[in-house]
Amino acid sequence: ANFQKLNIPKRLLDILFKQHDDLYIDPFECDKLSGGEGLVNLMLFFFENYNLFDVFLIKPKVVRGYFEEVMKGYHDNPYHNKVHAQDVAQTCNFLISKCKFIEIGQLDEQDIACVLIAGAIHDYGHPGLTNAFLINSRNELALTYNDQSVLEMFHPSQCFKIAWGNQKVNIFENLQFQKYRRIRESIILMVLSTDMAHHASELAITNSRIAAPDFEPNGKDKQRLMDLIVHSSDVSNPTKSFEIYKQWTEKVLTEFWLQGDKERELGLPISYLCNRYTTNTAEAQVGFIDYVVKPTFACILGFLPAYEPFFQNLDKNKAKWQELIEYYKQQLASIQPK
Ligand code: 8BR
Ligand code: ZN
Ligand code: ZN
Repeated sequence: ANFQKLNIPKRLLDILFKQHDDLYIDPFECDKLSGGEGLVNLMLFFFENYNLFDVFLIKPKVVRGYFEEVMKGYHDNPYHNKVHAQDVAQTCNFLISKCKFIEIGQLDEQDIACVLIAGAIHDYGHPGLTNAFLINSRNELALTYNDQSVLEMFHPSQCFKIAWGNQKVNIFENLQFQKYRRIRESIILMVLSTDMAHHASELAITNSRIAAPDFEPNGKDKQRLMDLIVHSSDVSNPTKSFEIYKQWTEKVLTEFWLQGDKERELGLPISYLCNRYTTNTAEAQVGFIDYVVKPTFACILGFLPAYEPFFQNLDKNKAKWQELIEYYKQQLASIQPK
């Protein structure tokens, strides 16, 4: 492999050599070290690391150009921004590489490309508002996608349009027709699986597949597991170090509370977790861990035994939030709704 030709900033490259598959890499640091171009440089690193330039039959210049465009489409939301995208792509790599899904699913280079690209594009163009808000406010996007997985339909749709709208950045240009169709289908399925509305039902099906006598992680169940890899990475903040996790939590709630302010102003129902005057940050995280993240990563553990040493982070972080519940209660008591 020749990483030199990629023009990745030296200090970021040093980190990626050591930590590209590490759960504890600092995503904010990576973004800073590359002058806000973490997402582009991470994807270039992965393309070289996994030989993906040969899968797509393209030059690094095209890949750089494509992810520059993807990166520009991420708005500067408190949470749903390019650093979240970079973090999800990197966490996908942790799960496939360090936790060995590449071996267990017998992923080929094409599968690896699909997972990492899905992670990178999965929140493209996110407006910082949830599907519920877009539907309730009769937003143009909800009208376009008939209230069905509105954002999750929008993100990949826009990202395929970027490629086909400009030959200079079209990473799909040289793929043979059938190969392109399979790659496109796989990426779209993974991004659609990040709609939290499908979380419980899909997790139940995946758990029953893992327990079935004909479970085939490297065959007919592979795509379903790839979907879970991307969805898990999307909700993986509580599995990280508490220091990083706390920063993401503040960001996601800042974004939710701005939405709540809008809902209040418009006379719309204030969505769950979006009321800044009643949402206890620590309590919300304990619930998120118990009802969403722990069941998700328990499922991961069902087919990736190498994940085991990281699973306990969830209980450690939950205990830390539990100690903070009283503090946040007092904080809430001291602020008055207008
Ligand atoms: P998206 O990134 O696709 O929005 O999916 C993650 C969802 O998990 C968030 O929209 C939010 O509903 C929920 N969530 C909660 Br609650 N706490 C979170 C946290 N600390 N980090 C990320 N997501 C969180
Ligand atoms: Zn999303
Ligand atoms: Zn996301």
